[in-house]
Amino acid sequence: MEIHVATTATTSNRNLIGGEWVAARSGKTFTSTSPANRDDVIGEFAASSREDVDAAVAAAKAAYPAWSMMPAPKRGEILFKVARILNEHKEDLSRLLTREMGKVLPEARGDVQEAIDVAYYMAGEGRRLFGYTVPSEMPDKFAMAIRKPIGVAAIIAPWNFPIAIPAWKLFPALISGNTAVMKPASDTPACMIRFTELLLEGGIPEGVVNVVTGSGNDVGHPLVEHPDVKLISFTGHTETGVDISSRAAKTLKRVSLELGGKNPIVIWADADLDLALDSVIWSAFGTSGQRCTAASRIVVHRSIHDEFVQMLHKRAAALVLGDGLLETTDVGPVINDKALERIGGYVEIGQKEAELVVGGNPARDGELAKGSFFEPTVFAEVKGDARIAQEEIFGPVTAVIPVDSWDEAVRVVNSVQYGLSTSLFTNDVNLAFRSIRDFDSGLGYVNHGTIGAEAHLPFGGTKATGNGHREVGQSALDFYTEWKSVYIDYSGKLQRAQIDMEFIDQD
Ligand code: UN1
Repeated sequence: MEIHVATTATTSNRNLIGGEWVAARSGKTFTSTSPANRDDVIGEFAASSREDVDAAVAAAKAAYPAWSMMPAPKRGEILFKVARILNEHKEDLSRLLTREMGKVLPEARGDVQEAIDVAYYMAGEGRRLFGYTVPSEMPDKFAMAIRKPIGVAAIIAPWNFPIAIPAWKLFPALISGNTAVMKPASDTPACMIRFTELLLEGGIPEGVVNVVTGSGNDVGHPLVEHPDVKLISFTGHTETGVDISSRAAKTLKRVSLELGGKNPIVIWADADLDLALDSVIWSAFGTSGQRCTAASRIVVHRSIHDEFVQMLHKRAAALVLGDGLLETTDVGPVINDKALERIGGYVEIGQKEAELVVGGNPARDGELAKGSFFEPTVFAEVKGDARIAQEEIFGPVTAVIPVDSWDEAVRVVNSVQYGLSTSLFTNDVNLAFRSIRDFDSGLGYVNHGTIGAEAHLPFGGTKATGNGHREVGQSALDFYTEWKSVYIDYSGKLQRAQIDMEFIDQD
């Protein structure tokens, strides 16, 4: 087994294929700019196409035998080193992340920290990767189930967590023995390139991780359809997930989809309103509302609707918009001008459906004019079936929905097509447990907002949020490994399962 370690000498924002940083075959490039300031050019990146994807998949396929045969604890040691290196570079990586994606620096550090946490967690899995043994039906026969790697994984990452989510996908894939081709979102290629350089510094062998930058059409489609890609992990819009799923079905690929959310925070009449308010501000406007787990519905008991809306109005209006690198900034930009338009469109819809309490416009004062900023926006007196209460907006907009009874709250919570994260604020332990039972979601919180999932628990949602898989935690290993059931018969004779049952009849 020969393992070559790639160098990082000549990155210059190219694709990483088989340990070499190479330009797109076509020579074409695209530009990444900062959403806080369009004049701040992050760099030029390879505008790749099918040929580049083919080369990357071939490199990942070639690296697979040696990587999958390396003992998992050894793969774990490499991931431990990767974790340490990511930690050493946490600050510069976080600053790059804020510059390219926009989220405020403390949140960018959180994004990088998630990657570090998953690296450590999955590194430890190298010494576990548990299967199980069970008694056989037969005497003198041993039965066990073991995990096997699968092959080349395609990792298609979103821009909203440009370090954490590639890490969520990549580290379980690698510890399980798979190799990977990663494609970053076109808005955040620099984050992935820098992340990958650090992976190589940690000693990930050449070809084990490959990166191809470019558009969904030119890179995503050929990657998803490639016959040598066996696994696809995607985070993004539901429509894209459905498209990926149908393209991948033709070659029977295993697909893990992490899609939309329309996450509610339910605030009951007995709740600690100050705590609920802090949590709503964080969950609705953190990352400028651009999280799958963002709280875009605030379901409140009617008896506290007006009071809570007033509190929320005051706090939302006081949030400071700005460049995420500035300490004074509470809320950074949204990802690009197209997002500004979409969010503005929803505000127009909302104004016909409900009462606009605060915000509602792009923010263009002074320096803000250079970037894509949208005011933190709150609607009140929203009906559960309003479009702004049903559709994912993915921006700093939240809708307060009054309800009169617990049953109505449950109905409203479950009335959307998504089921990612739900939250309840109450001091009533009975309601707390009911919410866990009755709210249809993959993540359930009590007295905590809808964001902030931890790396060692399953992450994912029900209904149109996904297709049943879960990321991170132990559950990630179920996606990235294939079960093999193993039977070892040491009786020395033919024992026919389900037929030779005499030994049972003996007594
Ligand atoms: C996402 O928005 O796709 O729980 C992921 C959270 C984060 C991850 C969000 N840890 O909000």
